[in-house]
Amino acid sequence: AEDGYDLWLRYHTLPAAQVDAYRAHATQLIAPSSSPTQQVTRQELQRGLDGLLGRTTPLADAVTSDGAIVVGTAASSPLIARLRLDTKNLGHDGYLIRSTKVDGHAVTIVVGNDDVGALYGAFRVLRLVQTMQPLDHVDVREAPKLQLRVLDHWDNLNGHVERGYAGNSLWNWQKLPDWLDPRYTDYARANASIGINGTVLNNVNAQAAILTPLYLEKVKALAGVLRPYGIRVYLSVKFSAPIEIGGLKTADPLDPQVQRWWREKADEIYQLVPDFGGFLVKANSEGQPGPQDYHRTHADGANMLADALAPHGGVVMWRAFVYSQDNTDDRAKQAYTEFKPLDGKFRANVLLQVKNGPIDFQPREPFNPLFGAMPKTPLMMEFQVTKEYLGFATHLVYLGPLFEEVLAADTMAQGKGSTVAKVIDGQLDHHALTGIAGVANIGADRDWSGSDFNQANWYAFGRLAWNPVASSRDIANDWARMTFTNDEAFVKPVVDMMMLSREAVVDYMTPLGLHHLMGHGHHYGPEPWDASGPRADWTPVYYHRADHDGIGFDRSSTGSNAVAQYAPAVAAQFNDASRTPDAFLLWFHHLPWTYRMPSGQSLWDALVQHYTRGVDDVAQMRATWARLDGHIDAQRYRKAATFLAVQQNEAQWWRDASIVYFQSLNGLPLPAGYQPPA
Ligand code: GCW
Repeated sequence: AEDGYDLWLRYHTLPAAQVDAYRAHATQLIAPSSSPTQQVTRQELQRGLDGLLGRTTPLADAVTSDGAIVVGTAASSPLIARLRLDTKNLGHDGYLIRSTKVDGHAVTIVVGNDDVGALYGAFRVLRLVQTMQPLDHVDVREAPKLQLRVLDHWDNLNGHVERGYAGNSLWNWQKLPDWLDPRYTDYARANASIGINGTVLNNVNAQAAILTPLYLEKVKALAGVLRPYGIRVYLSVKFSAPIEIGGLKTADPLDPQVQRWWREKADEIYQLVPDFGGFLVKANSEGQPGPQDYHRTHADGANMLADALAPHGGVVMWRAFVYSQDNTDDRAKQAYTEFKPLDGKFRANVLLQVKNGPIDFQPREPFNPLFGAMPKTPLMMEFQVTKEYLGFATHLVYLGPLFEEVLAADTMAQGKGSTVAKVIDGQLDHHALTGIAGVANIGADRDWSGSDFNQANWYAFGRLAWNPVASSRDIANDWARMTFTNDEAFVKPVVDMMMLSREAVVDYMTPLGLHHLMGHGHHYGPEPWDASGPRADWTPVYYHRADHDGIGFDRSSTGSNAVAQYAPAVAAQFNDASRTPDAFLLWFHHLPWTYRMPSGQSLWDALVQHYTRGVDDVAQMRATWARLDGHIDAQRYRKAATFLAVQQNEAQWWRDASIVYFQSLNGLPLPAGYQPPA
């Protein structure tokens, strides 16, 4: 059934008109199988080629015909060793794919420095076939730009996924370690196909229990399934674990007993999982325990864990998402305020994991001012792949452009061209340890992600983790071809629709730099009027600050001065409303409703127009999809069609609720020609 389970690894036979050309490039498969990674590489190629070409590709030990595919490393394949290829700059995980001659025959070689590189190369060959790229003169050389490419699962041990909209957790803790659901293997295949090499199994709002022997046996079992695919396991740890499960009286990071407890815990974990990746930590944030409970710094806490992991080669990913004080000032400033002074104070195996923006995974935020501001600390990007603030499972929002926009943002930290991508890939400040994390949108739903289009966000995250300067449009193009069809009449409009979808959600939810106007707690649907949260900084009115005269959060030098956290050139720009891009206007400025926009419109008219454009864009997306009925299977077609109808209704709900509310404050007439809410 076309229920989306296959993701982008959908190896359906190519159209009859093209299949012969590809069969000629896969007459034999020569691939070693002496290690587990080599075995899964060979299996994947067999499975993929068999499906795509509609016939079995014979395995061979030597090249005896034109069109052989030869896979491996210099160590695993004597054939490849003989070619004496220059693979130095492939590093770990990189690969090259090339059309060449072996023993007088035309072949395609797929070569890595290590087994995982060859596995990634094998997936790339399959992608070439899936997207119907020519195999005549292939010359691909790829190495990942980031070292740690990690999914963060916010999965609780009881199966609930925090901010998950795709069913329960994939991990069946009750049946582990004995029962290894085959789905774990498919999860590993999907991730390896896009180069993801790490997974944090449990929620950052962690339970100490994950570190008990009972659970560590289960973790070991999962690590065993993922290992052949080059994926390491990490765990979120609770800072108070030494008290909760260790029987200690304190979790003070400077207490020798506490330090010893973590060292022994790390030793115990590495006994079970020798390639364990390390710890992810949310501390002193939203009520979680942390070093500040003992008047210690974040660095004290991170370094204590780093010292426990260092002998085994593990890392600490310490999160910068903190705002535990009561924010009468400006929540957007807190992470920078707390962490910037700690630059240079962390151990070498600590990465600081920073959300893309200074608030919280909004449809649009300016880049987090920590990027570029902590040159002595490796900063790891944290994106959210699950759509907590973007309509949950049903709204079609392709996040590639959001990720791309943030990665391309110029911090100006060392002059022009100091992009966020160059901060996190280590270029700017010469860090060898680099990484990126995406909060997963994966659950036990048959389609994994709550909708077929949400799979594109998982896919795009992986591709951008591999290459943070890749084009989100190219990625969408590959994804649509692999997931649905190569039919141009389908691919082009679908990619256009995906590319439009992110701006659409910004427009119908929070245009012109507005943010966090979603309903309290659940974060679904508009509640800009809500002023009732338990904390000021959890209520929409805190963020939009609208009244009779104007709207927006003044973060300029006349307000919270959050702009001063950016490099001087960026700060100067954001500090001046006339130089602030429209997209961030109300993020940085409180302006009268009558403010003249560069377009000549009043702010109020422009705001209404953006809301309306958002709804219109969704209507257009829906119309596009309606024209594509018949190009793909009915099951997936209908699901997306239904979800787009939901999205159109809810875009309208967002627009109408927001406009009516703001109008109740400003009393202004609706712009001429505007269709009032029904
Ligand atoms: O955005 C908020 C979410 C919380 C989440 C927190 C975080 C895991 O609403 O559900 O907790 O961010 O990132 O720690």
